[in-house]
Amino acid sequence: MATERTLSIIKPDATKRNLTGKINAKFEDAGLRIVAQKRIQLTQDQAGKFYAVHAERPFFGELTEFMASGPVVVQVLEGEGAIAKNREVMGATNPADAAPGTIRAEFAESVGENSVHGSDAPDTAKEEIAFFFSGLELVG
Ligand code: RTP
Ligand code: MG
Repeated sequence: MATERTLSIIKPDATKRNLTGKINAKFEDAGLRIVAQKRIQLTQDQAGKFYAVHAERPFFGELTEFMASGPVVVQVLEGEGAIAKNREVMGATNPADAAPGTIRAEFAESVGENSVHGSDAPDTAKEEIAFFFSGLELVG
């Protein structure tokens, strides 16, 4: 399997509870390397642009309001099959369905406030990394 990069976000529910280090340890323990990382505050408009694919979904307003409700940590994870590996470490969207030991099983508060985001495919990973990072900020 090829070395990949994926975009990860530690969401406001997790930064508020000071869980950045515990979540990063899960990524590193799974063999993912954090090759870029920054803590930022999104506006609701920026969150809407990032999650534009969900614009017609009933939870869109709730989602963008939540993503702008506090700081997020945006990061690029690198490793063998990083996109799938990251989603495995994250667990299912709804923490009630997430496998034991996954980030969402351990930390998520609800299906909306579920602690982390991860890109779902190579094309979206590329777009989402470019949304937050310039090439100069990516240090393999
Ligand atoms: P993400 O994009 O954040 O990595 O999560 P995902 O692929 O597991 O889930 P997705 O279907 O892409 O949904 C994006 C985010 O929207 C919120 N959501 N709320 N209230 C609801 O029913 C609901 N469904 C989804 C979650 O924050 C989810 O991660
Ligand atoms: Mg998604």
